[in-house]
Amino acid sequence: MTAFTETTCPYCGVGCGIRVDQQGAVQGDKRHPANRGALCVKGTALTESQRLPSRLLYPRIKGKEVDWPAAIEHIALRLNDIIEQHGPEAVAFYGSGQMLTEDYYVANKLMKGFIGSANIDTNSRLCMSSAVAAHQYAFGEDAVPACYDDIDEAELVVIAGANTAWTHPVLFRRLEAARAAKPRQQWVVIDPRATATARQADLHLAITPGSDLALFNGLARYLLDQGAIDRDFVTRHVAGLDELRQQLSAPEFAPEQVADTTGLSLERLLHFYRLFQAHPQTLTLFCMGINQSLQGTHNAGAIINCHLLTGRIGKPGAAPFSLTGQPNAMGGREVGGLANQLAAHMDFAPANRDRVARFWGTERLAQGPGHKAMDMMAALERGEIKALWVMGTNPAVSLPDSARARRALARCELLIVSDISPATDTARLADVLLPAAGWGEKDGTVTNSTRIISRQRPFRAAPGAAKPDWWALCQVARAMGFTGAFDFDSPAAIFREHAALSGFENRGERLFNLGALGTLSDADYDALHPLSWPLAGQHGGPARLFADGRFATADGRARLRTAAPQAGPGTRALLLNTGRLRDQWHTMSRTGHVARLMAAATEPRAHLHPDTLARLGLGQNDLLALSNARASILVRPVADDDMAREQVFVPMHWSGEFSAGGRVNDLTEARGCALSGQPAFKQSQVQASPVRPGWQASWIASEAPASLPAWWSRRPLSRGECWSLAGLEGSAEELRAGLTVTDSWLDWPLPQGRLLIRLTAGKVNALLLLGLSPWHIDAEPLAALLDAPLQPSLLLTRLGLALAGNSRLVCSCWSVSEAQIQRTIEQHDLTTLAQLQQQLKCGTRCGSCVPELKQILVACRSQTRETST
Ligand SMILES: Nc1nc2c(c(=O)[nH]1)N[C@H]1C(S)=C(S)[C@@H](COP(=O)(O)OP(=O)(O)OC[C@H]3O[C@@H](n4cnc5c(=O)[nH]c(N)nc54)[C@H](O)[C@@H]3O)O[C@H]1N2
Ligand SMILES: Nc1nc2c(c(=O)[nH]1)N[C@H]1C(S)=C(S)[C@@H](COP(=O)(O)OP(=O)(O)OC[C@H]3O[C@@H](n4cnc5c(=O)[nH]c(N)nc54)[C@H](O)[C@@H]3O)O[C@H]1N2
Ligand code: SF4
Ligand SMILES: [Mo]
Repeated sequence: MTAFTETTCPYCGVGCGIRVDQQGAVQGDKRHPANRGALCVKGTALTESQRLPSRLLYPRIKGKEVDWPAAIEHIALRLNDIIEQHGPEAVAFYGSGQMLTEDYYVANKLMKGFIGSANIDTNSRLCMSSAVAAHQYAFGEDAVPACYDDIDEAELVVIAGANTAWTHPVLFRRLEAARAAKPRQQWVVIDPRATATARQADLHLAITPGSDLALFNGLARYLLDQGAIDRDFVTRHVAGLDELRQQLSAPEFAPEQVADTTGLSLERLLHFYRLFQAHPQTLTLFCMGINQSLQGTHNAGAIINCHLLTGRIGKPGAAPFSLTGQPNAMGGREVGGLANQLAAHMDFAPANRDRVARFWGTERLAQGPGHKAMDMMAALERGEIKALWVMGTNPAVSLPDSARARRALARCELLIVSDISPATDTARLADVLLPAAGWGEKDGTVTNSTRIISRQRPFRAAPGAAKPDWWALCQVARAMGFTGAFDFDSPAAIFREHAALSGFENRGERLFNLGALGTLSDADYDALHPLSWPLAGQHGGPARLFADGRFATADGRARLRTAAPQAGPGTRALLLNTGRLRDQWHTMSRTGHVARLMAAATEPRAHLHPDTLARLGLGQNDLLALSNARASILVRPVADDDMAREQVFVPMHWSGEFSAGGRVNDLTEARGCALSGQPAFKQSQVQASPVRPGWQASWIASEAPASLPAWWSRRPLSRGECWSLAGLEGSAEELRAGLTVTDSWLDWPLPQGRLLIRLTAGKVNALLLLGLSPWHIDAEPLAALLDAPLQPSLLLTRLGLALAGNSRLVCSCWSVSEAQIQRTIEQHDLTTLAQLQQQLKCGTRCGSCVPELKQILVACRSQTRETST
C-alpha cells in the first residue's frame, strides 16, 4: 500500500497533481504532466485551507438542522409541486467549474433529461463562455488545441488579458523555465495594467481597456497586407478568407487607426505586429481580459483568426491557447453543463436531441437552450423561476450587479444551496442548505486547460453528514420519481456513463470521445493516471489537436470569424477593472481564513495611479467611495504605479463575510458579450470620491467587536483576527462605549493614538488600537499577546513592530515582507535573485512571488543608480 494519496489541486485550471501523505501534508506530484512536482502558494496552503472556521455539517431547512431523508423529501416534494404548477421552466440549476465531472454529469442529466428544462448554467458562463463560443464557431467544436509542451517549443508567447504570474503560477513557472532554456523566446503581454506578468515581458502593450478587438483585427489586416499568411494552409483548411479580407480593408483596421484606438504608439504597435509576423512558433495565451468583455467572443475569435491565417495551429509551439480558470471548467464543458449545450459536446440539433433522449431513456428531454446565468437572475427577478439549486458557487458575490442578484436570490421561493460552508453570502439566503463533501473527501475527475483528465481522490472522511454532490443530486432525482436513471452507486459508475455517452453513435463527428473508457472497471477508475483526449493521442506523444489540419466542422475546414468593428469606450469617467490577487481564491470562501494567504493584501483596496490619487485629493488616512447608478462601495485606496491614470483596479474577492462595502460586483453591470452571455467584468464606469472617516481603529481578538461601525473588514492573524474599523462620523468613543464595560481595560497612550487592552482572568483577550489608520499598522506582531498574561517587555517590542508599519507580505510561504526584502538588498548590496533567495529564502518554495522579487530587485537597483549619480 502506498503511503500517499494522489489527487489534483482544487483551485486553478493548471490542474496540478498533488500527493498527500497520511498526515494530510501536501506536495507536488513529480509524475503529473501538468506540474511535474511544482505547486503555487494556494496549492501549498491546502492543508490550512481545509481547516474551515465554520463547516456545514448537516442539512438545514430554514436554518433548522434536519437529517438527509427529511431534506431530500422536502426538496423533491417542493420541486415536483412547482413543476406541476408552473412547468419545468420554473426550475433552474446554477453550478460551478469547481464541481467534479461526475457531479456535473448528474446535474445536467437531471435538469435537461428528466426535469426537462435547460435552465442549467454555471459560473463558467462568467469565465469561459466567450472562448467556448469562439472555439465552436472556428473549429466546429469547443476544444483547446494546445498542450503544455507547446510552451517549451514556442519562440513567441503572447499573453493577452491574463495575469498568469498570479493566476496560473505553475504554468508561469514553466514559461519562465522555457525562456531560460531558450533565450530566443520572447514574450508580449497585453494588459492595461503593468502586472507582475507584464513586468516580465519583452514587450508590454498597455492598451486602452476593451480595445483588444481592434488590436487583433489590425494584426490580421497587417498580416494580409504584408502577404504574411500561410496561403497553402488557408487554401486547404480554412474558410472565409475573402469575406474577412474585405472587411479588414476598412480604414479602422489600418495600423494608424488601430494605434489610435488602442492608445499605443504606432511604433510599439508595429513592433508587435512584426514580432508576430516573424515567428511561426507563436503561442497566444488568453484569459479574462479577453473573455470578460462586451465583445468577448469577437476578441477570442480575432485571436484565433490570426492563428488560422498563419497556419499556427496544431503544430509544436503554435496555437491559440484559452486558459481555463477553475479546476474543472473544462470538465463542465465536456459534460455540457452550459444552458446552450445539451450534453457531451452536442447542441440541441434534432439529431442530437434524439440521440441523447435514446441514450438516457427519457421522453422529457429539454427542447432547446435555457437561460444563461445573467438571464437566469433576470427570470428569478421577474418571478418566472421559482426554484433554484446553487452548487459550488457564490453568486451573491460573484455575479455582476450583485446587490440586485442578492435581491433576486432572496425572493426565490425555493433556494437550495449545496456548499461546504454555511457562512457565505449565498448560503445565508438559502431556504435549504445541503452539506457537501469537500476537496480531500470527495472522489471523481476533473479536466484541466489542456484536456488532461485527472482524478481527485479522497484521503479523509467527510465530517458530520456531509455528502458528495453527485449523491445529493441522485437522491433528489430518485425521490422525484426518476428511478432507474439515477441509480448510480459510485462516481466510477457515473464516469462510465459519461464516457459512454460521448462515444455513443460517435463515428468521429465529435472530437470529445471517451467511449473507450465506458467500460472501465472500478479498480481501473481508481487507479486512473492522468490522461488527455483525444484518447488516441495517448500513445503518440502530446495531445495536440488539429495536427492534420482537419477541424470538427461539417466540411473539415476551420472558419474565420468576420471582423466586427471595435465598440467605442462609452462615456469617460474612471474605468473600473476587476480581477484576482495572487493569494486569494474567488470569494475567499477557501482562502480568507488562512492568515498567510491574507497577509499580502489585508483589506479591500482600490489600486490607482499616484497622480489620480492626488487629483482626487485623497488624504493619507482617507477611504475611497466608488459609485455608479447601481451602488456605492467603500475601499482603501492605494497608490500603484502599475495603473494607468484613468483606471482603478479592485480585486473581486471581498464578500459580505469579510467586509462591509468591499463587494466590487455591486458596481459591475449585468451586461456582457451578446454572443456568449459572458459579463463584461473588466470595464465599468464609476465615480470616485474621498471619504474622511471620523475615526479608525483596529480590533484584535478572537471574536468580533460587540458592535460594528459603517465600514469594517476582517482578516485572520496567526492567532485571532484583526478587524479594521472606521466610523464615518463621530468619534471612537462610541465604539468603546459599545464594548463590554465589565472587563478591565488598560489604557496605553501612544504618540498618535491609544492602545486599549482588555484583560480577562489575568489574560489579554482583546486589543483596540485607536486613532491610527489600520492601514499603517501591522497587526500580526500583536497576535502574540493574545491569550497570555500581559508582559510589558513583550508588549513594547510587539507594539514597536506593529507601529513600524504595514509592509506588504511578498513571500507568503516564508513570510517575507517587501520592507525586509528592500532592506536586505540594500544592506548586502544584492544584485541577483539567487543571492536574495539565499539570504531570506523568499521565493524558494512555491515560487509564486519570484516575478515580484525580480521586480523589487530591479526597482532597488535603479534607485541605487539614481542616488549614486
Ligand atoms: N490567485 C488566483 N488565481 C486564480 C483564481 C483566483 O481567484 N485567484 N481564479 C481562477 C479563475 S476561475 C480564472 S477565470 C482565472 C483568471 O485569470 P486571469 O484572467 O489571468 O485573471 P484576472 O485578474 O481576472 O484578469 C486578467 C487581466 O486582465 C486584465 N484586463 C482588464 N481589462 C482588459 C482589457 O480590456 N484587455 C486586456 N488585454 N486585458 C485586460 C486585467 O488588468 C488583469 O490583469 O484565474 C484562475 N486562477
Ligand atoms: N468582478 C468580477 N467578478 C467575477 C470575476 C471577475 O474577474 N471580476 N470572475 C468571474 C469568474 S471567472 C468566476 S470563475 C467566478 C468565481 O466565483 P464563484 O463561482 O462564486 O467562486 P467561489 O467563491 O470559489 O465559490 C465556490 C463556492 O463553492 C463552495 N465549495 C467548495 N467546495 C465545494 C464542494 O465540494 N461542493 C460544493 N457544493 N460547494 C463547494 C465554496 O465554499 C464557495 O462558496 O467569479 C466571477 N466573478
Ligand atoms: S497553479 Fe496553484 S492553484 Fe493552480 S492548480 Fe497548480 S497548485 Fe493549484
Ligand atoms: Mo473563472
